[in-house]
Amino acid sequence: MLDRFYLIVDGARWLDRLLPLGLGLVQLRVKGLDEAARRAEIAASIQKCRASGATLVVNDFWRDAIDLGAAWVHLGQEDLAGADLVAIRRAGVKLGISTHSHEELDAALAADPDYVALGPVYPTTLKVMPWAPQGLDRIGEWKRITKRPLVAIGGITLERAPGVARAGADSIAVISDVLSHPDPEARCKAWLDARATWPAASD
Ligand code: TZP
Ligand code: MG
Repeated sequence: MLDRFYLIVDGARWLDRLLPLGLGLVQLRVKGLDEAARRAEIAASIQKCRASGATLVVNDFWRDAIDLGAAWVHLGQEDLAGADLVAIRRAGVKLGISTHSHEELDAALAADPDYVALGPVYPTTLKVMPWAPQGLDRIGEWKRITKRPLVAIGGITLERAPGVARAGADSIAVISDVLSHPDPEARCKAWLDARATWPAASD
């Protein structure tokens, strides 16, 4: 089962600050680094999460994830199209896949992922996206169709989290609400404390 709070960070430096608070599930989403810098970030993140007992998910770079011994990768649809799923599976690496539409959900399920992510649930400022916000009803629909752990992402704040959990999300993935907060440690701690209070799906 996935941790109910899934923090996405853009560099290993965040892990020194936030892992000690008790994070259980983290994605490393690095963009624009050269290969050596990227692999150093991934290797450092694997080591830090392992030492802390947290699960690390590597975004996009599935070859690096295999080479460096990551337990999980996360792929968007473009990455999925070019990925060697057999190699990922052979390496024992678990797989999460992003979806933003029914078509993408079909493509994701064909790869038999270990979780499906649905987004953006709410408008997000982080990434320009051609999809309208999915809304909470989509979460329940996705949960019924996917029959596997479901991650909700996109514009989710601590205040919105209980509704997202009630709608059927097993885990809530967040970037801005924590990393752009004036006090990321305090905000992260608030998320971790709040997890236990969220309702189960359709309570
Ligand atoms: N995929 C769908 S929404 C999103 C990604 C990577 C961005 C989520 O960031 P935020 O700041 O939590 O809206
Ligand atoms: Mg991607």
